[in-house]
Amino acid sequence: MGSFRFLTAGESHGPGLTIVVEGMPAGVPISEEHIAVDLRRRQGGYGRGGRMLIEEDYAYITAGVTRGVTTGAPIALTIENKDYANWKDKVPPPITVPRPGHADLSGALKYQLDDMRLVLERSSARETTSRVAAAGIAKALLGELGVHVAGHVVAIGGVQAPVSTLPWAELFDRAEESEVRCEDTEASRRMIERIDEAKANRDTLGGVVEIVAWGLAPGVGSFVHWDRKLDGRLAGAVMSINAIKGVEIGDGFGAAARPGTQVQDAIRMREGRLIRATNRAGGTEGGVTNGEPIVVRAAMKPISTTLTPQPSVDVKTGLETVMEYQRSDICAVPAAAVVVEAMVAIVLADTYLEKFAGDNIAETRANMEHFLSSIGWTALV
Ligand code: EPS
Repeated sequence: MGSFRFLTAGESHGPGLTIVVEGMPAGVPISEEHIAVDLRRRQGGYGRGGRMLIEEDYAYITAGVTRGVTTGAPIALTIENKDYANWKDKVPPPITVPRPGHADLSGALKYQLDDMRLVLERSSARETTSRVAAAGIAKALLGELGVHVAGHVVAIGGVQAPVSTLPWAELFDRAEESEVRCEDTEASRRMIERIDEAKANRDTLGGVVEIVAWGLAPGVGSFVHWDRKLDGRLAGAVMSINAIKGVEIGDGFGAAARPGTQVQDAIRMREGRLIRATNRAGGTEGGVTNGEPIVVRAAMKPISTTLTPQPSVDVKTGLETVMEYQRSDICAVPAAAVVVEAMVAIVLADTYLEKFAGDNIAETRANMEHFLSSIGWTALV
């Protein structure tokens, strides 16, 4: 990692979030309104809690973009926490009973903090807002190079959407119309029902999201060393998202149960073009893109905070008790699809810049086109 870098700072109930993105070539059009579309997508979804009714996430660009175009300088973004107004004059009581499943206990032990609120403030999934904003920049770069990245929900609380045969672009358009970001109408209805049940039972739900990137060049990533492999970088980036507990690429865990003759993608020649009969590998072989769409799925555990109290210990008294409820969501899987999509876009922007570099986007594009024509690649869509 290093060609496209970003850092985030900010507390969930502090004044705001700050993002610095570095490594973008000059000449890429960037618009705050465009970034705002994904920020809005992240805020939505059936099952979200009260916080999203307060916020209207919007990233202001304060550096690195002049007259709507990148200059090559680091790009800075800031997002206001509207909820800050409700917190700034309050001194909330310290949290001394950790919520199981969150960073509360391990974070407080690590930093030797008496008040677990200080852990919660930074470990909150509010931080994923910053990642989606950074990904808005990554997506602008990928768009210039013909790459599309999109995400949808394939399961919530055990309700599984049937495998779709729609072309990717159509599938993702349909998913955006669903309150749970799921393309299948019947599955969406059952997922919503399941979320209502979880709410009534004072519980929470997880699920599975699927992200697809298409329009890819082959040869991006590396097979020569472990930390340069694209599949490893994707899995690490996706796993770093709050509540993500499993990642698979292509057939993933399913492939483990089948014999070797049934997990490969036959290489064929059609009208002078190399094609693959299937895409079981999910777009990477040996840690390198093969030109097929990248397909990444991520499993999100249910949000750890439940309205049903869970056993814990007051670390101040050493007595067993139950955790304190902190405002939360019943289900954030539709939002997670947007966040996983963001991390996939960021990793792809990084690996694309590593392969095609260039200080100006014209140079980056020319590098890519030169490479594709020198290998006789015509499958780029
Ligand atoms: C979130 C903001 C948070 C939570 C949620 C995600 O806001 P607040 O704590 O003020 O309600 O709604 O975070 C979690 C549930 C979590 O466990 O981290 C957001 O902006 O997405």
